[in-house]
Amino acid sequence: MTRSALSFPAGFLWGAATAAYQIEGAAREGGRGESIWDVFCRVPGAVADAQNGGVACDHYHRTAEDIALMKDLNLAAYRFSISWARCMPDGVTPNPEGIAFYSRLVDQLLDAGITPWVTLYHWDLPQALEDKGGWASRETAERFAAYAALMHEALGDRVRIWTTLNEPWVSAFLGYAAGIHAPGRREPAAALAAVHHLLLGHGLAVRELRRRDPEATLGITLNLTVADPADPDREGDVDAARRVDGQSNRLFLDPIFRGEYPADVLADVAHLGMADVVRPGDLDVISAPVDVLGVNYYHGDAFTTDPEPRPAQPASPLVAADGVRQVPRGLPVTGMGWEVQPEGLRRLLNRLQREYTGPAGIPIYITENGAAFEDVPDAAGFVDDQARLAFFDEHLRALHASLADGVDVRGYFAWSLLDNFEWAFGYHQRFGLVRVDYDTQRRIPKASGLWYSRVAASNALTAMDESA
Ligand code: IFM
Repeated sequence: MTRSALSFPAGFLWGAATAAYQIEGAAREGGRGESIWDVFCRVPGAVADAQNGGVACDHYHRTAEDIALMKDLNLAAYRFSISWARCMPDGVTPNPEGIAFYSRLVDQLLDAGITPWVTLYHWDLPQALEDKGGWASRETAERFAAYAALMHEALGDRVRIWTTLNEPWVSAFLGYAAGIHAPGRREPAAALAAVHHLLLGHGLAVRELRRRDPEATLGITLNLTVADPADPDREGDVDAARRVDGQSNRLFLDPIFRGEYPADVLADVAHLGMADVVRPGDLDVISAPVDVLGVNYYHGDAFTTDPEPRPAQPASPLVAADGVRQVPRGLPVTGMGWEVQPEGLRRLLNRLQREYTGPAGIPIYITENGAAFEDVPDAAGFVDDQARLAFFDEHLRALHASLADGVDVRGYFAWSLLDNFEWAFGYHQRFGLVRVDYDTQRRIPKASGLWYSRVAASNALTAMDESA
């Protein structure tokens, strides 16, 4: 079978993404404070092989080399996150040396003709704020807005695109309920309070940034999914899919785009007291208009409440408590065990446009999409990662189909520029377009990276002969 050549609309933005804790290293340099990930990585058994982001890709010392790499890959934009603890070591007090690092990074990107796309929060809360309750505490949302203002003060003359949060679902549910991400808490009620305070922090930051800079492009990045019933004729499975969709998608989309939490989700979790942390006026703050929606898509899943043993695994913590399990569908999986489901991206994008971004009149950017596979470098360190390349190609074709359906998608960021610290998996899962030899810090573009550079340069996918 041959896949046809496809062109993308003029101006479609091609980029790659990273996050501070995953690549920077220099954890103890430049006055940086500890984040919850520094502390979590020290908990025995929390992270594979007791690894941590202390050195990571040493990007802190290699920004010039990494920006040259971005240029070689023809990236028009680079999405990176700022370490709050580098810029405000205790979450409150500014650290000029840390701020200067990002100021230089932005200058270097602009000199290279690459648009900086800043994410303010990619999971690395200053530990000092966690010690005061973390995202379960309302104060953290207020601190976040002050941090956003500080960063705008420093970078706002050059950075035009600001993302408040990356994947608040992960911060709240994996960090505060499942306990498998920092800060490692297993407190369902705190997780729901964290959902609200993360969203409140987003809204307060948007208000602050908008006031300072009415022309800036502001948004949030959500990790969204496509939840299907394992058996569409089984009532329990349909309800299982509703619950997952509710907690993963609508619990975040509805307050931002409609100014309300979904009633069915609130009813499902009523015993956990989420309503108690929501104060009058909060939802007005949270639903302040944004200019773009960032979507991170990796996979969808099928769900059941059927208790019969079959290959199934517990779904995310709060729905698992209601007996919801995820059922493998026999699709190919990535190194993370995630099903490869490109058609899910088209369904997701079309739904977002229909129900949320279309009515709001705002565009979507894919701010992350990619895959970890076991890479086997040759003697020269080159990785011929055809599976990853095919993953990107298939998802970009699904995105293109959405464009043809009329969905307003303006850009795509591959996850990730570099192999990096993959959270609880340490360095075992590699997502990079570029291989990083962690012993030498040598960077070598993979086959997928070279392919992506051609896609970005030509603004098109070439024909692919799958039988070749
Ligand atoms: O590495 C992460 C990233 O930090 C957030 N989105 C998912 C990626 C792959 O797990």
